[in-house]
Amino acid sequence: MVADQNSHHRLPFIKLLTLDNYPEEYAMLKLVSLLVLITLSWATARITPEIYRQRRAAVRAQLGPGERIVLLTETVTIRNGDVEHEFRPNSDFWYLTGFGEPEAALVLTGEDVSFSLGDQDYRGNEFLFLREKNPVRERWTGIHLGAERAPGALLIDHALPIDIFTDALPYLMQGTGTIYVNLNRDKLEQSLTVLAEATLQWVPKENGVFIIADAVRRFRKRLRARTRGIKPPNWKIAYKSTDEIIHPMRLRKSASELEVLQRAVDVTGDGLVAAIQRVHPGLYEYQVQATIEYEFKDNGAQREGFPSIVASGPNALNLHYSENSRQLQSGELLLMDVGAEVDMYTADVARTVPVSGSFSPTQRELYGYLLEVQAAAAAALKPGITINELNQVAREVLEEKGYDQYFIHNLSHWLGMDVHDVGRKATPAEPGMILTIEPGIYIPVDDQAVPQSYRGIGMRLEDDFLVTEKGAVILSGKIPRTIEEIESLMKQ
Ligand SMILES: [Mn+2]
Repeated sequence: MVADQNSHHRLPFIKLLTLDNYPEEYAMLKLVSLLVLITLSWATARITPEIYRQRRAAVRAQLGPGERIVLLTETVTIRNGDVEHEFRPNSDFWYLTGFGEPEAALVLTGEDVSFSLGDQDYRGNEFLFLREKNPVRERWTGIHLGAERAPGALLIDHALPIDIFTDALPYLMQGTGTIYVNLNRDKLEQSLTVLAEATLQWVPKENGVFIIADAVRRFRKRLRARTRGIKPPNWKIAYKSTDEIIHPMRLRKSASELEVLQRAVDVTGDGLVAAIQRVHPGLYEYQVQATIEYEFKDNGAQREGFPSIVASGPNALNLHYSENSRQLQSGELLLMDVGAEVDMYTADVARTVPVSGSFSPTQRELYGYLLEVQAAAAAALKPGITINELNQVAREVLEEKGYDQYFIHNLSHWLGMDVHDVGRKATPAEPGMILTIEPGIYIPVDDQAVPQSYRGIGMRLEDDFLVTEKGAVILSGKIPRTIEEIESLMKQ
């Protein structure tokens, strides 16, 4: 997949948690099972609550006194009527909590903060806000972990009901000079509004830095009353993005993250192999998509990491085509760019195959260039090199062949919890980072510079690579990739 895209999905735990029919004497068993299920379903199998706790500690170690992190998860989005899009938590939020419910927020503080709210005393440096237990609502939408169980299940200091988030924020923000907040593109305004309304009506200014605006002066009196005598924060609060602290951590994958991501790549391979075997003229793109996504789910992936691209013939010229409604024609190519998401990590692999089972001479020639470009870039992928530089390597190979102008997107992106994962194109590669290498050639249908047989061809080859001290290690190498491998698989 070649650029940004968001998706909204739901975690699978909801259906697991219906344990209401146990006899009385199994009450203890029921409780234990429930806690085990909660632990298993909120944290991935290999990434334990202890690991999430260590990540929070590593983040807090980077916070000075007066510095705060406020992370909000995603919200549930309405699809139509009263039907919701599937929910998928915010990746930064999940990275630090392993907690997958909507309506939650995490506050980490640089120094211990103490306050009393209601009849509770709090003292600590990590505070999770989440939905309270609500038996009526839970009957419809699944079990809420709730504030009482959260500290044990998630190994977090303090858990409070999300309903008192705005009441607690002024206490948590006492003495604040810098707030790191997740400035999610879609939620920027929302995140800041929550903070602004809950604290002291800070109003956004340019360049990502925000100060208290004039309006606050008018509200100040009222706010003082509202915050019950708490000293308001400094006049100048710097808002920064949590990217600065969390993203360098997310970019370097641990052994357990690598293991999970490898599973996502392997499941993606299951889907692609089944699809390639099924492809023939007359089939529809959505039928190929169904085969791919069936294999994903059947092999334990919770969802796709992004909408599956199954593009035949000229549809491949549309980089993010996902309508998948066209009938496959003999003689054409089929481009599949897909990724299974396993325990919140997604793969991203693309294969282009001949609908009739064998590449035409033109298709063979162009596909050969993609293989060459990918091999050249993989050979150049060593610690220290940037995505920008890899892109340059690829372009030089394609320029020699005369096809550079048909390569219309970047060669690589980082890969992880988000398909276009955190990290920049100028970030030097380090061991433990994972990225894609995806050369493509897209020749417009009416291009006069090439013979007829080249027009309307769109193809992409994408694999996932781990950076090591010794160079690149391909994670998706088992998925048929060469002309011989693809043609032989299609004959089976
Ligand atoms: Mn990609």
